Amino acid sequence: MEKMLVVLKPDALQRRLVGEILGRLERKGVKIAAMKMLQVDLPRAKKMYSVHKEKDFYEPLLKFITASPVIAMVAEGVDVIHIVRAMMGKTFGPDADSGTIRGDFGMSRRYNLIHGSDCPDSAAREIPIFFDEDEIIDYKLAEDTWVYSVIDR
Ligand code: 3AN
Repeated sequence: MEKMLVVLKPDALQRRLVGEILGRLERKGVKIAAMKMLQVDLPRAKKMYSVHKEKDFYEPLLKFITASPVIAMVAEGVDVIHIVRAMMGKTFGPDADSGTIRGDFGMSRRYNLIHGSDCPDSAAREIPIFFDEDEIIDYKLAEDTWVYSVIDR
């Protein structure tokens, strides 16, 4: 099954939206394969956002992600990247559709609550920045029989 890195950013924790966002992912059927709370330091932030090194928003982005703790997780599921990205909504709350996480909870063009890998290559690059292989747990959810039809599994 496909895996991706999801990070609930500092504003999600500070605004006490962790349960709400995690609840949405759980209720959808997304499986959590790994999860931890951590304070992102500058070296890790630079690795996470290395693709944005040349952008004018790079420095503010580093400040934001290191400002307060985050929840990092590995989310797993069939086509999970497409599904979670759709649940996140457009990059900033003012543009994001209602019903999406950013559309329902975000007003800012800097703070946007959640990061999710945008393709399998990004996921493969980003997951090891936060997790060792032995922290990613391979287990069965009894409910999966009912989340997926038998032919999808
Ligand atoms: P997404 O998170 O929707 O994939 P990307 O990949 O375009 O968005 O951008 C990565 C991160 O960079 C965003 N989550 C956002 O926090 C930040 N970012 C993107 N564009 C801007 C901008 N114009 N000003 C400030 N931060 C930005």
